[in-house]
Amino acid sequence: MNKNNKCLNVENNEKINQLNDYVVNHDSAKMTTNMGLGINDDQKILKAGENGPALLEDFIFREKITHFDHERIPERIVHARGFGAHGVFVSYKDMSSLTMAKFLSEPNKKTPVFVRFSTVVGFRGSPDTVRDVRGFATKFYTEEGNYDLVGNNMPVFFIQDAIKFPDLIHSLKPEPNNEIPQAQSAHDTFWDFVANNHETAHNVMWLMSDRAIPLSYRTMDGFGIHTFKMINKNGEVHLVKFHWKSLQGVHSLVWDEAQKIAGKDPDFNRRDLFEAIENGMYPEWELGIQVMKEEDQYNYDFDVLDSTKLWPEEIIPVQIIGKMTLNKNVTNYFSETEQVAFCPANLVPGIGLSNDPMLQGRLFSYLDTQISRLGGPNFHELPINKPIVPIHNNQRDGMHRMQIDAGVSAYFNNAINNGEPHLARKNESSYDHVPFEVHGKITRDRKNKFFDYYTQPALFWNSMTKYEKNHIINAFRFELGKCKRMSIRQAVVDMINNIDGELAKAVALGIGVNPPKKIGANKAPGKKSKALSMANQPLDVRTKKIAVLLNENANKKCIDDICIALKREKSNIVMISNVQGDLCVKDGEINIAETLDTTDMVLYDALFLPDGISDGFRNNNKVSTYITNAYAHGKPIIAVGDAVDLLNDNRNIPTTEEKLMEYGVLINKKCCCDEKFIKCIIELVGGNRFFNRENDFE
Ligand code: HDE
Repeated sequence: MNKNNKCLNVENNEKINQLNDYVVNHDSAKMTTNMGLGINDDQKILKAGENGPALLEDFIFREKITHFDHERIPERIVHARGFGAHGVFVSYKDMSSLTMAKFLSEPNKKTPVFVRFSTVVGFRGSPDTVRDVRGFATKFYTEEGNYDLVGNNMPVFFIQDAIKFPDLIHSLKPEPNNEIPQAQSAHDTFWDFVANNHETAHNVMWLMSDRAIPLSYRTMDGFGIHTFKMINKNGEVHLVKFHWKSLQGVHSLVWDEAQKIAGKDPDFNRRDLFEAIENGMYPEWELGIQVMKEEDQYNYDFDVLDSTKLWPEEIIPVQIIGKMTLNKNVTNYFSETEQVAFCPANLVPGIGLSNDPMLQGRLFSYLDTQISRLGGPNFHELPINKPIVPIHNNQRDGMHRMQIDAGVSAYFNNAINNGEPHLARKNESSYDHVPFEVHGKITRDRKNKFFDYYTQPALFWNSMTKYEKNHIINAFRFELGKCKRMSIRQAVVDMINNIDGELAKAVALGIGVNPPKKIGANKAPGKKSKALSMANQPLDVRTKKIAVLLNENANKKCIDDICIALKREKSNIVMISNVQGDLCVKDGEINIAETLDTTDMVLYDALFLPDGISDGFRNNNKVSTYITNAYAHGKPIIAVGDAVDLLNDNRNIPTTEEKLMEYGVLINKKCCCDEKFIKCIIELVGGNRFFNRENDFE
C-alpha cells in the first residue's frame, strides 16, 4: 500500500504525521516559480527599458500575480469566522453495550481530533466577541473513517425544520440594502423573523443570555443538539444527545466588556485559544451522552425530533464517556482551519441519525456547500479532511484530483480487476442504516409537541440566578432597542409574554413600547434545571490574565511577592505602565510589556495595583478607567499599600473593610504581603466574577 493511502496508527497520533508530510519548510531554500525554476529577482517587473512599459513576457510576474488574484476562496455562508486546533480524544470506558463505534469500544482508546470553533453570523474578518451562537465542530479521525460531531455551544436551535434555514440566516445576516450591521442580531430583520416565527423563542432566550458572549472558547460547553442513535452489534438502538462539558468551567464576558473587546482586540477568543495551547495549558472537554430507550421517546412533554427542545439533565442525566484535549495549534490557518470541511453525514458504524427534520436537511447542505466553497468534489483529499484509513472506490476525476487511481476499471461489478475494490465483507467494518418501519402519509405536517414553543424557554428563564436574569433583560432591551420599527419591538414583547409576563414587562419598560395588556403566566411554573445556569461553575487560577499597573515609584518587592506566587499558579502577569521597555523603579528594574494605551483592562481577568504607585497615578484618567472597568465588569481588584488610595477615589468601590472581600476587592494597606494575603489573592483571582456589584434591575 502506498504512503498516501495507508491505514494510520491512531494510538501514535499518526494523523499529525500525515499532515506533517505536507508541511513545507522554506528555510535555506532557493526561491523558485511554481514550475521549480530558480528566481533571482521577484521584486522588479521586466520592462522595455528603464522608463519603458512592462512586458507581458514577464512570466515570473504573471505567475506571482495570478496566484495572488486567486488566493481567496468563498467564506462559509454561516460560521465564516472560526478558529481550530488539533487534539486527541480518549475514551473512558467500553461502550459496546450501546454502540459498535470502535473509537468508543474500550477504555483509554485514543483518536486524533480537529476542532473548529466559530461564530455564526459575522463575516470571516468580524470580531470574536459579538453576541452570537458559537459553533463547536469536532472531526474524529477514527479507524473506521471520519466521524464529525458538528455542534454548537447551545443545546437548542432557532428553528425546527431545515427548509427554514435560509430564511433564518437571511434575517440574521446584515440587511441587504446596505450590508449593515455586521455580526449582529440587533436589527430589524432578525427580530421580525423572531416575532413571526415563535419556534425561535427558546434559542432566543439562550442568545440573550451570557452563553452568547463566552469568555473563551475554552470556557464553553458543546452540544450535538439533535437526537442521534447509538446502535450495538445486536442491532439494538438507543436515542442519544451529545454534550461536551468544559473542564475549564463555563464562563462568559459581560456585555459592555464584550463590545469594548470587539474594538480593542477583535481576535480575543482565537488569541486566547492559540496562546493557551502554545503555553502548554491544553484545554479539555469531557464527552457526555444522554441516553433514552427508543420506546420511551413518546413519554416526555417534548418531541425528541424537535431541535428547539433539550432533554432536561435532571430527567435524563449526562453520562461521561471520554475526554478531549486540544494540544496542537495548526501550522497554517488556511490549509487547515479554513479548508476543513465538516458534515453531519460523516458517520461511523454504531452512530446513526434520527428523523429530526433539521438534521436530515443538514445531511444534504454540508456536502453541497463544500463543493462550491472548496471548488469541486475532491475536497476530501485535502490533508485536513483526509481520513486516516485508505480510500478505495470507483469515483474518479473532478477538479483538483490528487489521488492517481491506477487500473482501467472504475466500475462495479468488474472482472478486469477481480471485483476490486470489493464490498466490505462480514469481518470488515462497514456502515448499515438501521432498519425501521415507516407508516403514514407523505405530509409537511408536524406532531403537536412541536408547537409548544414556550415551556422550555420558561424553564430556562426560571433556572437563571438574579444577575443572569438581569443580563437577559438588558440584552433584550439592547437588541430590541436597536430595532427601528416599533411594531417589531412590540411584537417581540408580546411573544415573550407567552414565556413569562414579568420578563416581557421588564423588557417593554426599557424600549418605549407597551407592556403586554394581560401579563402572561409563567409557562413552566415552579420548574427549574440547575444545569442551565452558568452561576457557580468551577474556575481556576491557571491562564488567568492579571494586569499590573505600575510607575517609577512602584515597590518591586511587593510586585515580586505577588507575581511570583501567581506565576507559580500558571497565571499570566502583564506589566503595564506609561511607556514600554525597562522601567527603573525604587529597588530595581521591571520590564514593561504594555502601555495604558496599547492594552486595556477589558482584556484581563483581574487588576493588581502595587504599593508605591499612588502619587504618580492620581488624577490619571487612564488609570481610573482601568479601575472603573475592572470594577464594573466584576473582576477581582487587589490594591496594596498606598495604591489603596486610588480605589478610594472611585466612588463606586465599597470602602467598608468587611464588605470588601464580598465584593472581590482585596486591600492591604500595610504593603507587606504575607502568606495569608497571597492565599487570598490566589483564591480571589481563581474565583468567579463579582456580579453582586451590579445594580439591581430598575
Ligand atoms: Fe450548520 N451549516 N446548518 N448548523 N453549522 C454550516 O456548512 C446548515 C445547524 C454548524 O466549523 C455550513 O461547511 C443548515 C445546526 C457549525 O466549518 C452549511 C442547517 C447546528 C458549522 C450549514 C444548519 C449547526 C456549520 C456552512 C439547518 C448545530 C461550522 C459551511 C438544518 C448542531 C462548521 C459549512 C465549521 C456550518 C448548513 C443548522 C452547526 C451552510 C442547512 C442545528 C458548527 O452547510
